[in-house]
Amino acid sequence: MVHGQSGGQIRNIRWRYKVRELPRIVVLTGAGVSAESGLKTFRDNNGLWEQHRVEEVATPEAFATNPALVYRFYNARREQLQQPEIAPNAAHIALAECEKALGDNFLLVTQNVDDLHERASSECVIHMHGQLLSARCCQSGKSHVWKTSFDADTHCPCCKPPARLRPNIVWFGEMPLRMEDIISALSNADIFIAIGTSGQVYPAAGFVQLAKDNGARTIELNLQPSDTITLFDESKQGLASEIVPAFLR
Ligand code: BV8
Repeated sequence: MVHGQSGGQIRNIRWRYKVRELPRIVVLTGAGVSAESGLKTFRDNNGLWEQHRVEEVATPEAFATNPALVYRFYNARREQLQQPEIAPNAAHIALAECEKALGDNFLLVTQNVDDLHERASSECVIHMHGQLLSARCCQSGKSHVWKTSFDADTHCPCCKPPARLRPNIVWFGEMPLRMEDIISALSNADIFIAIGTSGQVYPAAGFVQLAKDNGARTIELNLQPSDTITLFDESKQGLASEIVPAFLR
């Protein structure tokens, strides 16, 4: 069912790729889609990891050996995300419009842990690496919406005896979330679009090959060619806030 003013996006996509019925589109976003919203990427100059070695802050071992540093790292990012100047950009908005136009034929998977897709009105977002604005109970595994800082002395609100909370983040060496759903969608996709990701982190960086093996047309929209650029049928370089709306409309 085509909804409202976004019909152009479907006509455009259908015409461009000669897809008979409503195309099944899977989009993967990375830190680059949030860069123009003011959130640091991971590996660009002055990126997140430059201040910290990955091993220091984004692994279970880091949390075990230096929890205070890991709590500080995520508390700082959680606080930054909620600053008034941090807002969705035109790329987030165009992706939300595309979801409205395509309904169930559109799936947005993000490596990002921010909530900018949701704040742009995307409704069905798979956060494969977790979410910054939530905390996970170390005992029950339950996650809770959490917008303030927390540390080792903050306890899970629903566990007895009191249990510690950890950032609800997928660290290196941990299994990304919703992988079955993602693999199923990639196996049926007509079009796979990667936006703002360097293609350096697996299994996300392997999604393009999986989509391609299943006959999808693959497109990369990125500031510069990613490590997996040769696997894409089509690519455009530029700022996400410019090339994503232009591509989807
Ligand atoms: C796992 C935490 C297994 C959240 C992150 C092969 C297969 C499987 C695993 C591996 C493998 N090889 C190696 C591994 C291990 C590892 C890995 O991939 N290591 C890499 C470094 C080699 N992978 C894992 O450990 C994964 N787990 O495989 O588990 C398993 C199996 C069984 C049982 C248990 C476990 C877990 C990976 C998740 C790690 N967590 N983050 C957080 O702190 O935020 S990853 C981290 O990198 C973020 O989530 C980030 O999103 C992600 C990817 O980075 P990008 O988003 O691409 O960001 P980056 O800065 O790199 O690039 C930005 C891009 O945007 C650039 O290209 C730039 O040009 C572009 N850009 C910038 N500005 C703009 C722009 N584009 C457009 N417009 C702009 N304005």
